[in-house]
Amino acid sequence: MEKTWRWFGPSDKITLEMLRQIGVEGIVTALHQYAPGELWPEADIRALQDYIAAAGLRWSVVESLPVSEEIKYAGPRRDALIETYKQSLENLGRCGIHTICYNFMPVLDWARTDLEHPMPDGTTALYFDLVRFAYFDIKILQREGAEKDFPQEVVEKVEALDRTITDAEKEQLVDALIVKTQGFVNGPLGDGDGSPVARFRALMEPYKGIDKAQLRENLRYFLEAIMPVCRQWDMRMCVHPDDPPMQIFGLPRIVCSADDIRWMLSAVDDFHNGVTFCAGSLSAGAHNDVEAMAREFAPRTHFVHLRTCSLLPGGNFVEAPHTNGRVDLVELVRIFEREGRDLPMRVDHGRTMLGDEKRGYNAGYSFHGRMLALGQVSGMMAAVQNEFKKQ
Ligand code: DNO
Repeated sequence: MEKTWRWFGPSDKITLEMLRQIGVEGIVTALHQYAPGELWPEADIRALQDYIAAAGLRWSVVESLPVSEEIKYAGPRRDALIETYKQSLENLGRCGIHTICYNFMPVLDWARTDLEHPMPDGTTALYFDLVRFAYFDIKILQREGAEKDFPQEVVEKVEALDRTITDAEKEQLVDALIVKTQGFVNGPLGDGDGSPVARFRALMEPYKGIDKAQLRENLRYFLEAIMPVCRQWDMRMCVHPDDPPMQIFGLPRIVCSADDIRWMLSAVDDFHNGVTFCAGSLSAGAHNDVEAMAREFAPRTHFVHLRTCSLLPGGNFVEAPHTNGRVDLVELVRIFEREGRDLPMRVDHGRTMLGDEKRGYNAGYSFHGRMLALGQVSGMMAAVQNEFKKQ
């Protein structure tokens, strides 16, 4: 696998020079200055590519070329937006960038309730607390019928929490769920007017009446429309799984399980329609046997995100150290190294540690925490490569 790193562009506090020193080979980034739906001009792609090359690295993966909400819910501008998307793909292809991560999650990209959950060793990790999540849905968003989506005991705990929660904690929850985790991922919540909660409600509106089957059809429509360009320019599309892999806020989600991935790969059965194997997102669902999924989907995997969660009682989960969560990452390294194709891999998130907390990094994207994880995964890769040599 190729060791890659998500880097947020020339203003990222983590410089390309730092990344070279820690063994990074390829860069994962995006033209963050463009909103979803805007064309990525070839000149801008080349400028960033040259900037990266000047530091002795290469731009390996785009994460993400965002799919506009109107493509996801099939709004009136869908076809025009798809045309722009195709043009951006072609521009990337002309520059020799062929791996494109995107997601098809309505409105909300990934979700966490606590971005600074203290761990016993003094680091902090990203955390998901089901009761707090339900609190946001039921009490803050006040979504109609939200109570019905949670077990009775969770709803009772939400009522109990309502008697003790402070305004600061409520703010922190909103911030974690729909501000800080969304601001840098080029999602629809990134900017705009009004309070984030009001904006979130408005963004959910067009999805009324769109169920899982309809969203699947909209994904199929999008993929069929872009496949000719993908084949022509060898563009490897890789959908990012839903994180966490379950229905949330009454919005359909369609990349949560092995069945979902099987469906989307066979709906458009083309090598260029593939997956980002995000082991961490998939591992947050107890229903997912992540190692079996890696074995099954490796041939259509174009990009690997390595991390793992620990599942906790009550539907909660925490992002675990790379060496001991519920997924055996050594086995995943074996599977993807065996697949060959020098698949780009990034360690995804890391702990916040050793001063990371003072640097204002994007949530999950610390320097020391990710560097530690990359060191661990590099060790796994070296051991697996030795294993293969001895076979
Ligand atoms: C969070 C990430 C996601 C992911 C996008 C891809 O850290 O896993 O934001 O990059 O969903 O489109």
